[in-house]
Amino acid sequence: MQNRTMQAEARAVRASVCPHDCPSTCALEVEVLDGARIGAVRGAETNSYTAGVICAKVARYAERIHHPDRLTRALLRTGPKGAGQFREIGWDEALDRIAEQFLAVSARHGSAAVWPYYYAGTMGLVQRDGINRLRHVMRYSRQHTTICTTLCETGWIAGAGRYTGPDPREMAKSDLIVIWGGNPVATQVNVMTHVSRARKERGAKLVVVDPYRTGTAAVADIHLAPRPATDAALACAVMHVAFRDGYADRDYMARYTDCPAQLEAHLATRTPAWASAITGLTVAEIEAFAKLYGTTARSYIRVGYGFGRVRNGAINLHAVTCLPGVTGAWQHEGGGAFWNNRGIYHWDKTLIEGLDARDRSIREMDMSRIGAVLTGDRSELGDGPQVHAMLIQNTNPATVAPDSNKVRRGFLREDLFVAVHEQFMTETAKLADIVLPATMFMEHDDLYQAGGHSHIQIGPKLIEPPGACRSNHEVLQGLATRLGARHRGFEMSAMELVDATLQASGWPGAAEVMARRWIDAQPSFADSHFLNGFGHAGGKFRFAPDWAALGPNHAGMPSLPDHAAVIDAATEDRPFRLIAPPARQFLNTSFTETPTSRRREQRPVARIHPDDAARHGLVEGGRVRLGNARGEVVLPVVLFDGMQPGVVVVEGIWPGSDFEGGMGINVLTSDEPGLPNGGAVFHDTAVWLRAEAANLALAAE
Ligand SMILES: Nc1nc2c(c(=O)[nH]1)N[C@H]1C(S)=C(S)[C@@H](COP(=O)(O)OP(=O)(O)OC[C@H]3O[C@@H](n4cnc5c(=O)[nH]c(N)nc54)[C@H](O)[C@@H]3O)O[C@H]1N2
Ligand SMILES: Nc1nc2c(c(=O)[nH]1)N[C@H]1C(S)=C(S)[C@@H](COP(=O)(O)OP(=O)(O)OC[C@H]3O[C@@H](n4cnc5c(=O)[nH]c(N)nc54)[C@H](O)[C@@H]3O)O[C@H]1N2
Ligand code: SF4
Ligand SMILES: [Mo]
Repeated sequence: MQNRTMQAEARAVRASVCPHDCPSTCALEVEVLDGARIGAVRGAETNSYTAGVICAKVARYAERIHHPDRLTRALLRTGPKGAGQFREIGWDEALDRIAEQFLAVSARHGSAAVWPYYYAGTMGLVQRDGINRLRHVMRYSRQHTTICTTLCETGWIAGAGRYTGPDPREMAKSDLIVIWGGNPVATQVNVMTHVSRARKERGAKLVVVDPYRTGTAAVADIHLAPRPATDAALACAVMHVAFRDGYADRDYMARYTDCPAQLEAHLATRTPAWASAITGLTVAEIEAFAKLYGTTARSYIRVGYGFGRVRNGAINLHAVTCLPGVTGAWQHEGGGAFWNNRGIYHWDKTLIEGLDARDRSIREMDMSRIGAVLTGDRSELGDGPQVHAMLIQNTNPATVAPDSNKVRRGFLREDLFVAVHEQFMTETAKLADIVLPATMFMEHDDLYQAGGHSHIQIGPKLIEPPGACRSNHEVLQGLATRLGARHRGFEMSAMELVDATLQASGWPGAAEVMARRWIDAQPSFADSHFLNGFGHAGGKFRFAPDWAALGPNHAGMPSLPDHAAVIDAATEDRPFRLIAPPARQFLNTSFTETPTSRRREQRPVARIHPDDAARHGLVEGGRVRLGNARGEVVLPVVLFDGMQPGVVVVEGIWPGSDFEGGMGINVLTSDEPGLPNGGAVFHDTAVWLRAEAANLALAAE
């Protein structure tokens, strides 16, 4: 071991952690060439989850961190809003101006008129969540953080009651892995490492449930392609068959679940034929899958994020987590279901987030509804003031938030001041009054937890940042001084915050975690498999969730797993259902700036079923216009038969500038909140389509 470390130092290979918004949180080994440059990035072989594998886009991170277009100076807007005209200014001037605006807006409209806004561009706990410390100390408006996980987390907690599950490494010991509503080949490649082991070593079967043939579906033994937002119907039919054909484990249910008899009675009419009509799958497909699932004890459902991004997403996700409750698969090694391990870390984030200063009576607004907020929608503003000032870190809402025409209108308001702290000149940065240049993860210290596995890691600063880049924490410190925001967290360095947070949370300090490389926080087998009970009072898995306790919009939610027809269903006017999932070479909009990722993804396209294309006069390579009441986009057509007719797929959150017309795919998506607690519904969109003129000409040739 010591030898290895010495060798590593000679080659200047340093330990790091991937900070991107990906459940894999890979343990990295980074070749540091000198104080300012890196070479190759590899996955740590010795980490039992990373197992030496990382995605291609991070393996070539030198391309992103040493990108010639990185922001390196603070900028002040000189032209009209959104025109992208800026001049360089110094840090002091930039921070002075932001503080001046925040103080003036607070004095004039109240502190709730300032809305700090962030997401997970870095997942480091200090650099990501520190903005909340400034928010709480200054009594700025709060953020309901819904853009990614809310629908999934609501659906998961409804049944299981705790955010954990069977160790993801146990997938290697499964006989049947069901990847439901996720596309890990693109979005968290390490899942496939452990799936491959099970297939190689045990002949395990892989089933993928996804409305279209993704990279993951393409390598599966069975691909079930339901219509979007109909997963609960499929899950109900699988459970119906389990009760009907004797696969239900009645002893397990009596011990570990809340109301098996009601569930069985309720499911009597949820037959495969019933589900077939809703999902568009055949009865034979549903029966075959139900039998396979029902007869395999070691069946592991890897619950993806994607199928939660619909209005009934929490309901659908909960329905899927009921399956191992009926068959008792939770009890077995390599069995059960897993979404995210966030519940295992028991962080005390008081210092990082300033929780001791938080006042829950201060207005909280839904980040996914930033368009509604900035255009003055009272359903978000309540009786509080308009938002007149923002600091944005770690996110690119102009492109990633739903209903982007509305978001853009909001950002263009003359009475709104926006400071964006960024690594690149994103579409959000272009809309800012002041742009601040940000460090990347190898240029600052931070602490990471993994959602998709169980490791705590520290990613230390390895190189100096280019130009005048500063970390999020440093920006917050600079603003705190000018705003008079007092909190111990502002007086500590990032590494001091890491160390203090680890210790306050019952983990070893920073030095020990760095020396050990990582802490494996996976709970015991019994706890991971809920053998000591599920997370609710009484310890039972809930087939009948308490939706009212989980969010305000619970009216009309089904009391037991069921298809809830609350979606943006296809109509005569808008007969197509659009899904808009991630692209493999991008990570949300991150990496849309790196040449290799762009080259590999080529351009945004609309995947259209050949039958639909024929009906609408569309041809491969022609152009199609997709639209609804919120907006329209024009895209090249790719004919693709990997989904049901009536479904259109547009992969990747490309910048608007890659589209004709300059606005991206989220002009079509809705900012209506998913049930019951909000959450963006990116895959729940009805659209019309029509061939564009050039396309018709092409077809005639
Ligand atoms: N390469 C790459 N990796 C990423 C990201 C990226 O943009 N690019 N994004 C990162 C982030 S922020 C997240 S949250 C994760 C998400 O990672 P995943 O868990 O994989 O979730 P998504 O990619 O959102 O969606 C996965 C799949 O859900 C499918 N889907 C959509 N609607 C439905 C439905 O109604 N039912 C079913 N069964 N499936 C449906 C989509 O077709 C898509 O293939 O990935 C992370 N990793
Ligand atoms: N159509 C459609 N839209 C979607 C989705 C979808 O599947 N389809 N997925 C949704 C999901 S799941 C998510 S999570 C959101 C994600 O949306 P975002 O959170 O906006 O993710 P990114 O687009 O990657 O933007 C993150 C930004 O943070 C910056 N950044 C990275 N590290 C740092 C740092 O240390 N400091 C600062 N100041 N900046 C940093 C990066 O340069 C990048 O521009 O998008 C959502 N939007
Ligand atoms: S798979 Fe995810 S965590 Fe691993 S290197 Fe790629 S983006 Fe980072
Ligand atoms: Mo996400």
